[in-house]
Amino acid sequence: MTARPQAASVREAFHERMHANHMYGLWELASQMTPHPQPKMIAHMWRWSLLESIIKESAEAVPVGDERRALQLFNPGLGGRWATTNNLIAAVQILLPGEVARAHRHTPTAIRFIMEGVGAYTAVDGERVYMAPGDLILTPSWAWHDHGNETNERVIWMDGLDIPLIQSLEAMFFQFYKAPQVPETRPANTSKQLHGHAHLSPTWVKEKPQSSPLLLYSWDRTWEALSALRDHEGSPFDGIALEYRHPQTGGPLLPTMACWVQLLRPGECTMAHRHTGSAVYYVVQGEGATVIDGQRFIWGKGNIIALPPWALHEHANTSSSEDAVLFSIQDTPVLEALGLYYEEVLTENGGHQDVTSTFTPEENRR
Ligand code: GTQ
Ligand code: FE2
Repeated sequence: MTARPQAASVREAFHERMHANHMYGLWELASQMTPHPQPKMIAHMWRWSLLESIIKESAEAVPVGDERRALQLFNPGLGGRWATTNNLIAAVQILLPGEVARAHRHTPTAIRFIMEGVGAYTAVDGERVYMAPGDLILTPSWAWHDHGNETNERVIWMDGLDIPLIQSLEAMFFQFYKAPQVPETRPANTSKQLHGHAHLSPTWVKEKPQSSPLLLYSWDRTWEALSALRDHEGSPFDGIALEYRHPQTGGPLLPTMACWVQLLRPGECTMAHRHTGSAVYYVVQGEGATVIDGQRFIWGKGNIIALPPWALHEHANTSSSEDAVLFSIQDTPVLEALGLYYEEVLTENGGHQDVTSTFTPEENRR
């Protein structure tokens, strides 16, 4: 026997009482069980001309105080959350000659990809890691770190961190060190001397940290690898795409973040696919376009692009003579660890999306 339907007013009163007591019926929430991911974050791009002018102005407007002078890129779809994607934050940081960013540590994991300037350093647990453009430097979770620039030119880099993920896990811890800098306890670039020899690792090092013990992935090695592989077919979706590896485990660099570098050869156009996991791309060099869910993002050196989970995307190098190189951070290790990594290839339309719009930034807004 089925219950006789109640009068609408009775049903409404019932719902009010339920909500007032912190309960909701599943029948009210069905729209949240989406058939596939429907991220709130949107695809977005920050142009280098805009990033550079704002980061340069920050160097005049704001001193390096307790906090780092880092411009955090907020995704316009995330309602003012401190997040570039649902799990990742990207930032642009500048350090002027003579400046030091105070030593601290936190549970979010960080990477730096150097954009400009040679010879500044990030000190990680008492080891100075010296920077040059194209280098990737790691700051594992809970490692003490400070940044210093003893050169006479400014240095600019991109930060990538898993702050939104750590926030949603409510696992944020942060501390300042008691002094502006952690004393040097190891010679500069020790991690590279020990662990920077590709297929050869030191047998006497027994420790196998979750995060890569190699803190510096130098650009010359990265470029050497890309160049050596340039005549291979590569990935149909990503070109000559290489993942930076943990030298001891062969796994991703960091428990929550993978780092990739990809070469798109002159004129190369990749096919479209989508996957769970979000990414932030930084254009290391070259000119091209990425189509994300039908929207074309035309990019050049220095641009930063946020890719939402499950968004169709394909890349093109639009130059007929110059290489294009993209560096990216991705949260795939999290999805993979939880058995939630899914990937799908676009089969219709010859594997390419119809372009329905072109992204135009709201530049020079005041
Ligand atoms: O340089 O240590 O962009 O702690 C955000 C948090 C940079 C840093 C950021 C940080 C840092
Ligand atoms: Fe930090």
